[in-house]
Amino acid sequence: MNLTIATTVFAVGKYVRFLQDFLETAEKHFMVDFNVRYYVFTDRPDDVPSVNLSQGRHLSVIQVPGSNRWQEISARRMEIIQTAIERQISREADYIFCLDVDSKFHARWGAESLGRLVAVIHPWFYQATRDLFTYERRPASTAYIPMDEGDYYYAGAVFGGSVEDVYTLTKVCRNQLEEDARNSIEAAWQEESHLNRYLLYNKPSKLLSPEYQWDDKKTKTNEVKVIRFSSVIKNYAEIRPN
Ligand code: 5GW
Ligand code: MN
Repeated sequence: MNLTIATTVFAVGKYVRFLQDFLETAEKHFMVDFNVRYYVFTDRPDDVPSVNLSQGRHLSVIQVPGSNRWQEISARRMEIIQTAIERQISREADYIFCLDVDSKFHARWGAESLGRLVAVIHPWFYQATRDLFTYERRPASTAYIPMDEGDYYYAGAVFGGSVEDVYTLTKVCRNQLEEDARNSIEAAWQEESHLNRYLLYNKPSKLLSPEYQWDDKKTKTNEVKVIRFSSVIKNYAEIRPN
């Protein structure tokens, strides 16, 4: 079908150091034999490593402002993706995945992951009952989810789908993040809370298992057969601004 898959990844400040492993392992495992376009959002374009990309795969660097306060950028991530979809990605890709950069691929991530709206069950919550989900519980936030609602607790580090559906997701989450900011309220897990709220009322058409967003801090369990993508263990003192 000659599809193109966009991948957005933020590498602001010291997080540029994760790009090499992220990109090298993506070349081995992520959407092999598809057209892939990486969109790297960074304040340090000169520090983006040059990784050999296979045929049909491209990388664009998009400059974003740096900040000592990550919260300032974090709150704008949905807006930045929304704008990039409008300006560039909608013309260049069919599907999109928005991923955390502090991660590596370990095994095949292929066409089985495609769908109109795609989310992953958070690796720390797939066995938890609903009352333990860390949704935003204050009605004053636009990310609010009442105790008797919610299907799954979704990971904020991976979401995707058709470019059109993800565009709507980023637009809605952006507006809700901005409304919360105007009301001086920050959801418990920021974007992850807003993503969970969005996906409660806009059900994903495809739900991926925690194989697609494992956490290296968690020992592998029997239910998980193949770890495909995982968050690496990071030294917070070393990589985070203040
Ligand atoms: C995040 C938290 C505190 C301070 C800084 C950051 C940070 C995140 C940053 O300085 N630069 C950056 O590019 N990020 C992006 O946000 C990365 O793509 C990162 O993977 C993503 C989410 O932040 P993480 O991975 O630190 O959050 P957790 O909850 O996955 O640990
Ligand atoms: Mn992460």
